[in-house]
Order: sequence, then C-alpha cells, then structure tokens
Amino acid sequence: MYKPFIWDKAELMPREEIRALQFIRLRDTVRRCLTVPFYQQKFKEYGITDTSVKSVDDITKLPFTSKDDLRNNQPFGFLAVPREQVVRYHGSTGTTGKATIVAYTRNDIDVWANLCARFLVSGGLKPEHTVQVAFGYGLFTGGFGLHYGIERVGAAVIPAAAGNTKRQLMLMKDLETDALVCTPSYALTLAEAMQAEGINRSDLNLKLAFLGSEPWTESMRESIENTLGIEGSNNYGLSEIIGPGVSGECPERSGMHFQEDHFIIECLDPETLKPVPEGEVGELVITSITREAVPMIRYRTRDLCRVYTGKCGCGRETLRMSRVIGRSDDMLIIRGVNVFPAQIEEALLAVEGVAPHYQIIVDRPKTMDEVTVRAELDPQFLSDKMTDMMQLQKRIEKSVQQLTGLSMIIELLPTGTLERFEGKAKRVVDNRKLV
Ligand code: DLL
Repeated sequence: MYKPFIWDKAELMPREEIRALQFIRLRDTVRRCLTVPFYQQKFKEYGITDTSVKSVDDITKLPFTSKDDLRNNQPFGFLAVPREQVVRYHGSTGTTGKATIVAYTRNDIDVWANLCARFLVSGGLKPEHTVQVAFGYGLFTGGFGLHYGIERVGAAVIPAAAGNTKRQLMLMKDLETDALVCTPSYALTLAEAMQAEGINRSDLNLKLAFLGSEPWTESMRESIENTLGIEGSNNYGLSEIIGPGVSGECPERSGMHFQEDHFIIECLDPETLKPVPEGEVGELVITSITREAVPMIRYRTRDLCRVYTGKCGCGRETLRMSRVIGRSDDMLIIRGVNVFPAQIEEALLAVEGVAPHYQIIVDRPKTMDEVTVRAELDPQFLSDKMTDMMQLQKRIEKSVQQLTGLSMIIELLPTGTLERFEGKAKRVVDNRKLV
C-alpha cells in the first residue's frame, strides 16, 4: 500500500501522465476494434482507420455506441478476442428491456478485481475486515465484482448474496461483519429489519458500507449512516463497461473518482452531444481502453451527472463525478416539466418525520398528468391528531413544490406499508398510457 486509502500507485498519476496513457490505450483500442464486427462496420461509415487517433481529443471523431447497438449485436458482434479467450459472461439486470450481455477474458477479470479493490480501499476497507456481500451473484455484476475486489485487498468475504434478510442479520452478528456491500435501499431494509428483530447497532460490528448500483441522495446516506452507525461510500459502474469499479468515493466525499487509466470520460449534452461546461449536468459517455473481450467506444450510459476536474485532497488528479441525478430514460415528464425520482426523494427527506421509503405513482386521469407520492413516516411522527397529519402533509407538499416546481398529491403511510427491495429499488409506477 502506498498511502492510506490508496490501493495502487497508478491512482496517483499526475494529470499529464493520465492523458499520455489514455492516448496510447485509446489508439490501441481503436486498432483492436478494427477487427470487431460491430466497429468494423461503424468505423467504415465514419472513415476511421488505425491512424485516426493522434491524441485523446480525437475521441470526438469516433462513433457512439448505444444500449440498442449492444442488444442488437450481443455478445459476439462486439467480441474483440477469439471465443476461447472468453472466461465469463455477465449482463445488466434487464430492468429496461432485454439484458445486455458482455464477455470477459481472464485479464478483464483481473483488471476488474483491481478496480474494485481501489474503490474499496478508498472507502476505508482494510485486509483485517470481514465483508458481507448482499448483492446478487449471477449475471448481475455486483456480487462477483465486489467479491473479487474484497479478496484482492485480502479481507474476508461472506458471499451472502441478495435477500434473506434475517439470515443476513444472523451472519452479521455471528461473523462480526465489519463492512456491508449492497444497494442503498437494501441497507435501509436491513436497518429496519434490525429494529424489528430488536438488534441494536451496538450488537453488531459494522463500520463501513460500500453502496451503489442505484441513484440515492445525500439525505439517504445520512439516514443509512445514522441508523446503522457506519460510514457509507458511493461507488458507480455499469455492466456494459465492466460492472462496479468505474468510479468510487474517497474520504473527501467530493465526488466519485473515475478510474481514468482504464476509462475515458466525456460529459455531453444528450441533445447536441457536445461537452457541457464543467459542473453542469450532462450524460456520461464512457470509452473503455483496457477491456480485452468487449471494448466499448463512446458508450452512451444515459446516466446524468456533473463532472469535476481539479486535484482532490486525497492526492488523486482524476475527474470526479457527482451522484447520478437520474437516467435520461428514468426522467419523468410531468405536465411538460422534467423531474427525476431522486429530486422527489430529496424533497421528501428534507422534511422531518418522513422515512426513506416512498413510491411515486403517475396517472393521467383525463388530459392532465397527476402524481401521487406515497411516503412512509417515521413511527414517532404518526399521530391520531388530524391537524398534525395535515400540517405534515402540507410541509411535504411545499418541499416537493419548491424542489420540482410541481404540485403533487401526498399520501402519508405508516412504516412498513410499501414494498422493500433486495436489489435495486423500483420507486416509480407510471400508469399513463403514453405512445
Ligand atoms: O449496477 C453495476 C454496479 C454494481 C455498480 C454494484 C455499483 C455496485 P447495471 O446493473 O448494469 O450495473 O446497472 C448500471 O445502475 O447505468 C446507473 O444508472 C446505475 N448505477 C450504478 N451505480 C450507481 C450509483 C451495476 N452509485 C446502472 N449511483 C448505471 C447511481 C448507479 N446510479
């Protein structure tokens, strides 16, 4: 180890070195892609040859890759190595359609373990820790990716997998789990189950949580950290690129550091596909420059966030991303106004008494969109007094109106009414029949 919270010395590369390495790796990736059936065709259309990339900035000459491209050509149309070099297939969770499948070589798996080790160490993981992985093991990249990263660091893994909440608690207690790996919504589900089982946080040894795979807010983090008594860091990734390990937080909490020696990052206006000014919301477009089996050129993630430059207090000089504000395909258009579920979450959790469990229902009874937000309350805020409840409802209405510019119907619910999630939370029910 080089410094606390740093796993490998490449993480501390100065900016010019990162760019120089990116150039070599991008040029080589483009050369390799000339034999990949999908890119062969695309590069022909765009006039890209093995000498087209003369600097990292030449990335703008290259074509974009979309989820549909992947779906229509997967997995073999994207394969850059002979089939005998593939050792693994993983895929997206398929919540927005058919799962996208991507392949890995042995070296891809090795690189992936290292990338996960980096963000784990950056979030405080130490070899002496025991880590419980409550992510699904299977096509989903969360379980295996984190598992290998934890082993790489030398910590002990409990591959508990998703679900079976009572058993999770038992394992945490019996094996004195130090760190938890799951979605933020499942961390809350576990916290609630602890209360129901009469388990105190002092009965457990939990100190850290590595949370990701779905959008969450700073208020949600506060709630998780306070109820579980832990530090919860954010990490981001997607199966089309590699899985978890694209970026992760350091103790400064000033955004998630991209692992730029492996990925080139662009933050673009989704309409014009031109870069947005620093700190403005744009769509993340990622090019993988070390993936062997399935290199991705300018993959349009649909994830909207802000990207920041500048040296961080931790010593890294990599670009950093804000929380994901939403996916462009999750954005709701309500009476013509764009709103993301995470904005509604922020508005709800800004009001004292609202628990971090909610559901957003969108209807169009006649011609106008109508949104009902069903919000659970903390038990001590539930009251028999109608006036108390009405006042609370008004406060939530106001907070939602202020943050989203929209008026929504607020329905207050007792704790435990809504469905709980073991993986990624599904918060929106859109009943509009839109064509
Ligand atoms: O969710 C990979 C992953 C696993 C990341 C475990 C972190 C931890 P997919 O199932 O392909 O892969 O889903 C990728 O999830 O495009 C984002 O929309 C969302 N996502 C992932 N991490 C975060 C995060 C995994 N930290 C999609 N914050 C991505 C917000 C996230 N959204």
